[in-house]
Amino acid sequence: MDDETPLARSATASRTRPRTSTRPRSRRIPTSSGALGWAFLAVAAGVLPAQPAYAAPPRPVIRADADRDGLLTPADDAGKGVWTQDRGALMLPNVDDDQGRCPTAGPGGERLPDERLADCGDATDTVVNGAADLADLAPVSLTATRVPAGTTATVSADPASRAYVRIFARRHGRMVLLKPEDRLTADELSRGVRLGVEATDFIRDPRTWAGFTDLVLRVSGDGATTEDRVRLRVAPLVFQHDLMPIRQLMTADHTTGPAEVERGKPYDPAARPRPVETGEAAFRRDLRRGLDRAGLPAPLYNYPTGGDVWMQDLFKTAYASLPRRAAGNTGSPSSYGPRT
Ligand SMILES: [Ca+2]
Ligand SMILES: [Ca+2]
Ligand SMILES: [Ca+2]
Repeated sequence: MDDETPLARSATASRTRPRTSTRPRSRRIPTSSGALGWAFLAVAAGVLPAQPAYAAPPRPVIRADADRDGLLTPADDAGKGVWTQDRGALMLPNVDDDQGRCPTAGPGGERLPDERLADCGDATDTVVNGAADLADLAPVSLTATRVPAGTTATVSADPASRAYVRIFARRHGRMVLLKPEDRLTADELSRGVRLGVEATDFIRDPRTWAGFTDLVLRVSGDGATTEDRVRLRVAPLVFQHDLMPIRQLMTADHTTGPAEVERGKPYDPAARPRPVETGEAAFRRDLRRGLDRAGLPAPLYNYPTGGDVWMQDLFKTAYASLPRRAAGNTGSPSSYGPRT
């Protein structure tokens, strides 16, 4: 994280020249004790050279991957408060179950309805569920900024989206939930703060929640509070369609019922089940040959349908993804498979 980002520079420069609409939004909100002092500075700056004695302390910047290149850099700061189809940071609907902690059957082995299954996922608790879950969090940062002692900061989602967004912060070496009232210290701000953000759901009804959130950073110190914000939107849930390339194919296994697997019966989707239906063996053989000819060496996976040949009635596949790039990587998007 760098100390002097374009936003930090623009916040300083705004005292001597008018801000243009292309600049990131960073508002200084005077408190009762500092209002007069700030108003004087704003007026005087037009006629007098800036004096170091009046210089506002530097403030950290909140940054998300607005340009969608998988990295957090100063290039993300321009226009970060707005979100368009072409620019704006994304977050994942963290509805998968990375640690396999969610029950798949009731206490007596009874099948759970879809609503009960959907009630449990990584975003239904307040912790990061392991290393794989950490990778599901959208990266956000507060730039390392040397702030005066006693300065504190909060980061929160705007009230309208708060129920759909969870913010984690790296504190004392691990990612922990950052509640709206939790205060980051001057020491943390000086070192920079790594945040991770998850959405608790995908967009189900845009009239209820259209997937947007404004993350608001408020920094308090020296009698004033400054505000900076960045907008994110939950990544779209993309369903399978017939123009997608085939990576692996799945077909019905009539020998095992879905309820048996839900109750814990071990199941290997790559194993070859015993044919049950007339013509099933020939079907599997021909399908395998077709995959081989198409250059798809992955196993023909099976799904326990218990005799139901209409497998598409049992589930549909979908995914959501974030741009992600590791150091030295050219940057292919990481995919992510929520439960469907
Ligand atoms: Ca970026
Ligand atoms: Ca969680
Ligand atoms: Ca997860």
